[in-house]
Amino acid sequence: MRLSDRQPGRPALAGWARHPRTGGAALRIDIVTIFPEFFAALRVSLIGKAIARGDVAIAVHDLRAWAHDPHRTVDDAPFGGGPGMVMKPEPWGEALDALAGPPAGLVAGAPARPGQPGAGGSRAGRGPGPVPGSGAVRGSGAEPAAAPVLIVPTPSGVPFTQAMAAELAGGAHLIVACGRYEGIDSRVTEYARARMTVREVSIGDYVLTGGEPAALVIVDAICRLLPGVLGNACSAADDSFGAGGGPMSGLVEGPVYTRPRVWHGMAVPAVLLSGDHGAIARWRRDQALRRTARNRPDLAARLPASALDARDREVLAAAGFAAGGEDVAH
Ligand code: JCH
Repeated sequence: MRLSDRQPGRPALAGWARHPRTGGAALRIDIVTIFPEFFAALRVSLIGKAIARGDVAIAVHDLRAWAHDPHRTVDDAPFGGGPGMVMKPEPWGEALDALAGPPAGLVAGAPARPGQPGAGGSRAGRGPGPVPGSGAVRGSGAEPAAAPVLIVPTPSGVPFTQAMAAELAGGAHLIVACGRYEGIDSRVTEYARARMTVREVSIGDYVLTGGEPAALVIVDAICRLLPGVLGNACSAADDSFGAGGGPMSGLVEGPVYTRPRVWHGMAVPAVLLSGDHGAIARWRRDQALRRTARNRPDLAARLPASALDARDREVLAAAGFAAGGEDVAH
C-alpha cells in the first residue's frame, strides 16, 4: 500500500512517482512490515502534510507479498531451539531485491501503472523496478540509482540519535525493515550489506513487540528534518540534541508557556513578558541547564567546558554539577 493510495481523490497525497516540481520527492522511504495498517499514523499531522506536498514519499509494503506458499509463511522455529519464532530470510531477500533494485547500470525500464499517469518516468533513477508488495512502479532508470540505506530496528542495535536522523534525512532512499517475533534471520542483514548500507538501530533500552513502533519513531524523526516540514525553519536547529551545534545544543529544553498570563493562580514567569530578549535568552538557558542537570545527568556531564560561560557554571553548580564540562572528572 502506498499511503497515497488511501486517498484516491487527493492526488496531492501521491507518493514518489508523481511529484510535479521535482519529478519525485527528495526522500523516498519504503517500509516493509507484516502490519501495514500500523503506519496509518503517518498520514496525520506534519508528516501527512509532507507526504501531501511531495516532500517525502512513503510506501508501505506487506512482507507477505513476497511469501509464496499458500499460508504466506514469514516465520519458522529458531535453529538451536528456544522460545518463539524467527522471521524466515527468503521473503526478506525478495523484498530487498524488489525495493533496492538491481545493481546500478542494470536498471530496466518500467511502464507506468494504468490509472497513475506519470508514475513510470517522473522519477528516473530514484529506486527499483516494479514493487509487487505495493503495486507501485518506479522510474525509467535513466540514471543509476544510489544505493539505499536499510534501517533495521532491533533492541540490539546502535542507539538511534538526532545526529543519525539528520544524516539519514540527507539521503535519497531509505528502506525500513520491521521485524516481529524474536527478530529476522541474521543472514538477511548480511545479504543486504553486500549491496547497501545497513543500520541496525535501537530507539531505546526497552523491548517492543516488533519493529513497527520503532520504525514510526525513526521515520517521524527523519521526516521532521526535511526542508519545509517544520513551519519554522529554525525549530529543528533550536532542538535539544540539535546536531547543528546551536546555542542550546547538548541541553534539553526548559519549560514553555502561553496565554493566559495567570492560570489556576499560576503566573507565567515575569521575564518572559518583559520584552528583554537578552534576559529571556539567559533565563531560558538557565532553565535548560537546570533541567538537563536534573533529568539528564549523562548529557550534563558531557557538556564541553568550552561551551559554558561563568553563569552556566554557577547554574550547574547550584544544580549539583560542581564544575561542569566534559574535561572534568566526576
Ligand atoms: C523487536 C523482540 C528481540 C523481543 C521483534 C522485532 C527495538 N528499541 C527497540 N526495542 N525493541 C525493539 C524491537 C525492534 C524489532 C523487533 N522484536 C521483539 C526482539 C528480543 O530479544 C530479547 C525480544 C523489538
